[in-house]
Amino acid sequence: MEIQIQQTEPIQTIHVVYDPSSVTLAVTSMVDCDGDGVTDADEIANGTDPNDACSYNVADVTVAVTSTVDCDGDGVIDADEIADGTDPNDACSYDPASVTVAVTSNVDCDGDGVTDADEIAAGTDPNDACSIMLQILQYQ
Ligand SMILES: [Ca+2]
Ligand SMILES: [Ca+2]
Ligand SMILES: [Ca+2]
Ligand SMILES: [Ca+2]
Repeated sequence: MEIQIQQTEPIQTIHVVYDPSSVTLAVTSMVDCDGDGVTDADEIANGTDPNDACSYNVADVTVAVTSTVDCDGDGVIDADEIADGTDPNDACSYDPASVTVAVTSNVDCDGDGVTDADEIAAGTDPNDACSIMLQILQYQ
């Protein structure tokens, strides 16, 4: 079966997820399809995945981060981590004041035996091993 394409029809914009391995020409667009702040051109040049908002080099971020992913699960979305200057790939590098989504990591960054998720829920400082002690003392 043949499909006749009518040239008089308006061209529709279709967003297709493409395979970076099929890129054979220089990428000249400045689009950032996954919203991680790194243009597709830079992602392809640097070997990260232009369709995965958790695959990028922070040093390559040149445009606004529009994704809302939290790649390391520390409760701070990547966009806010980059704005804060913390590492979006390190669940122990974040500003507790910037936590806006559920903490999905199960790290205990200060080593006090209470996970960061539980510390944020309890209101103690996940970066201060003495913070949980104070919280317990307050209830005694
Ligand atoms: Ca990108
Ligand atoms: Ca990416
Ligand atoms: Ca994060
Ligand atoms: Ca802790």
